[in-house]
Amino acid sequence: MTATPTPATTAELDALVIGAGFSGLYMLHRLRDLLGLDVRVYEAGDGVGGTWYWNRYPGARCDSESYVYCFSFDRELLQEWQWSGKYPEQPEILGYLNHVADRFDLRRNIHFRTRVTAARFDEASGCWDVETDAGERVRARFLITAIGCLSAAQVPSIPGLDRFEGSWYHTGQWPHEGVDFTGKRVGVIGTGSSGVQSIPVIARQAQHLTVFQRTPQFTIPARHGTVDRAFLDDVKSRYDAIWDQSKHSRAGFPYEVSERSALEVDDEEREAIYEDSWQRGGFRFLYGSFKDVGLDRRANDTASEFIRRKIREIVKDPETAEKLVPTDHPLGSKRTLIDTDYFETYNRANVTLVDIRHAPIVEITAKGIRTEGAEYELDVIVFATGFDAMTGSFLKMDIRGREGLALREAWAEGPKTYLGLATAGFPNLFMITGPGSPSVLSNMPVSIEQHVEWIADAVAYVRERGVERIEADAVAQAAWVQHVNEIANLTMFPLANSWYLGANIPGKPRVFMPYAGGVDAYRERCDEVVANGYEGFVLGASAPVERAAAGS
Ligand code: N01
Repeated sequence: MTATPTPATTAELDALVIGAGFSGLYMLHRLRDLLGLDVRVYEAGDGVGGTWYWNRYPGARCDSESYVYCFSFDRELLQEWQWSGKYPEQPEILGYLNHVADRFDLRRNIHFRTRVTAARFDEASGCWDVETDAGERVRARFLITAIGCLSAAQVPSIPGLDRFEGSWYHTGQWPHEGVDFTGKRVGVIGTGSSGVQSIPVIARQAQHLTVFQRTPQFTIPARHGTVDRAFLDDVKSRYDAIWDQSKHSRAGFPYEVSERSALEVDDEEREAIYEDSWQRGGFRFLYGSFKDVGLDRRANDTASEFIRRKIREIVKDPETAEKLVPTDHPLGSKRTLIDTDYFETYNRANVTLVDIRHAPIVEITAKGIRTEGAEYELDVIVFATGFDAMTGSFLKMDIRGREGLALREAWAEGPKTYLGLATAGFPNLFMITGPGSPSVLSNMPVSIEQHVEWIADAVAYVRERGVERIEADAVAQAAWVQHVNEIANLTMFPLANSWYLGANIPGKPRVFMPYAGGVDAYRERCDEVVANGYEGFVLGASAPVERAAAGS
């Protein structure tokens, strides 16, 4: 049964890729230049870069160190690119991705300013019919989503925004010309990664900054600075080993992971180790201090308590410090943050912290924001309120698989995937960093490269054998979804309301979406699947689609 009529097409491709960030650029290169396929990329922006094209807010930078926040697939590219910051800033990452696009001549296959609106699997041909907002219609054997995990910006529905007489912005859709905060009264809503990065920078420019905080955060100093040249030269001389270590690590970083338990040392030694990690900065605080901070609640309590003490030391006003101390979730259960001068910013005379957990925002007025406690007059509101993560960008598109099955229906109770790479009922559809893969819990370029290479190999495998369809098997998928949940339940992640669980979006099913078992274990499983002849995938015709019970 085919539910939806197939639209007339204007082109037939081997593969259609959605998105031109890290994932889409490498996917295009791999399929076009290594497999010789006819590939097209659709990209909503007018340039490459994905996340780094849209997120141009003040202070935007990555918290993976620059020397591993890049592609590893080309040795010359690794040697020729010069990072300047220890942590790469948004303009530098965007510059890098533009360089990649030029170097591999990728732009000629990318259609910019074009958003995919719908994709339907055509049973008869075994191809995808794809429609865009520019009125283009194409047919492709393979459809590959490279849409990122954090692309669907979320502006909360607070009454009155339309009456606000000032200007407002979302960090994930920042104007390309920038925003001048000089002399302005600015309000920032949200204290996740984007808020914690932008707040210190905005505070330095604005006349006054009011931060509206719902949940206080654990954040670790980045110790950002310019990258040391001798260090970079050394890195370049041993890149193969660095990538090997990263690809077989838990989180995609070349860091030594501590073998010690936080519970097997005395208080003095533990404090000294945390202090050393705090001074060195970055994610090493989590991985390099003790092995069980992310796994054992008692070990975690020692690290959480260390950071609470630091907040009270740094923030001079005790009342403000108490508001900033996180007490309702353990360290690492929400996305761990890396900052530059975040807590110090609250010592500035032009910064006010408003606790909207206890006095929530009631409305936006013509003049500013009114909470249950007071009204704050503002010229600019910055929403650092995050994204409909991991599934939002999929479900904005009308994707329909076999028998007209809508992805929105298949994922009504939360995303269901096999390895985060494919989903049952949707043949020849692959996802890069889809839900159920390590993605956001890892250094993204490492996970992206692994997915792109795995997908390109799968495409080559079926083409060589003349097989027209490859689809995740529903039973293998159910087992993977169960495994993803079991692993998450061994960690701190279920102990907080976070976007990992969809908790930031009203009405979104509460399901832990990324795979927390580690990049290393995940890669092994993906390789095993291939070694066993694409175990868990159906090659060729598939069984009838399983649908959710009516009414669910
Ligand atoms: O978004 P978030 P983000 N009323 O969802 C608050 C990646 N990233 O854009 O915690 C009031 O983390 C919300 O409060 P609460 C990174 O993976 C990476 O900052 O839900 N407040 C929270 O404080 C990151 O995790 C980098 O109680 C509301 C904030 O807004 C992910 O992107 C840089 C609200 C949202 O925090 C998302 O980060 C930037 C409401 N209705 C982003 N709704 C780097 O690499 C939400 N909030 C450094």
